[in-house]
Amino acid sequence: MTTPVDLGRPLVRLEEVDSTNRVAAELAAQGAPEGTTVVAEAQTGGLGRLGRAWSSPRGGLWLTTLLRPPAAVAESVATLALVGGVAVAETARRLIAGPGPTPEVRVKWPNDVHLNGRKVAGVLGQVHPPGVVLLGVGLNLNVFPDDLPAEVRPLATSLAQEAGRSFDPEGALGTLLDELSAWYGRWLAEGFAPVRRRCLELTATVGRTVWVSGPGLDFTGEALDIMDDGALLVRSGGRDVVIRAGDVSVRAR
Ligand code: BT5
Repeated sequence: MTTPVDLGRPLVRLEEVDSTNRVAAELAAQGAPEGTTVVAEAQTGGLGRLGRAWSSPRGGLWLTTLLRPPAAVAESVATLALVGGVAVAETARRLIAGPGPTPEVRVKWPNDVHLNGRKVAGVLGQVHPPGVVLLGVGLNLNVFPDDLPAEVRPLATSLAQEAGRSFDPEGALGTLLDELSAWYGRWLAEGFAPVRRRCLELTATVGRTVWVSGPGLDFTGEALDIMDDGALLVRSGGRDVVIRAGDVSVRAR
């Protein structure tokens, strides 16, 4: 038997903050235990990857949970971001389940969750300070297009927008913490394999033609697989390329 993981204890609730990842980093530096979670109603400086901004108006679920994985933190961060992606996708599936057409929830490598083809959530995994992974999750819960900057609107959606109803934020927070705890618990007990399997079932990327961009990267290829370390394997021009950092856009066939 493995010890159940209980992320969200202690839970630090803030009304408005620049970034929950920043606050969680401070708490980590002060020795906060694994599972400490910072949740804010709004962020004024929400962080995305690679210096990008994450728009965080009221109505969303913005949180960072502090993990102290047993070993090799730097190597774990990519697989832990996918733990976050799968947990958020399962949360979205549970919340939105109901009568009517089944909404399509997909994990888009490396850190997005898409709902009916648009970004509903993003995950930010940061190693900071040493030995700690800060797993930041932004889920557009009761967020509407007018709440988001014009350039983000066409690519984004929210659970409320797709479901045509609003969601109880406390219930959603509970579901998200349950799913994060369950998937992190699995990762601790069994490694990345079960997370990878679920990721491949829910993937928006593998098996598709993708455009890869990022530092030193700019090409199109076929996404073949997610590797054991969380990297994406892409075949391009007869060569297999392992993508560890970068962005991937799915191209129409
Ligand atoms: C991410 O970055 O998707 C990671 C986002 C993580 C946000 C959470 S919120 C709680 C915690 N505290 C933080 O400060 N951050 C974490 P990336 O893949 O770089 O995507 C950023 C891009 O997504 C932006 O450049 C926009 O195009 C788009 N975007 C920004 N805000 C969005 C939103 N609310 N919904 C959908 N797309 C958004």
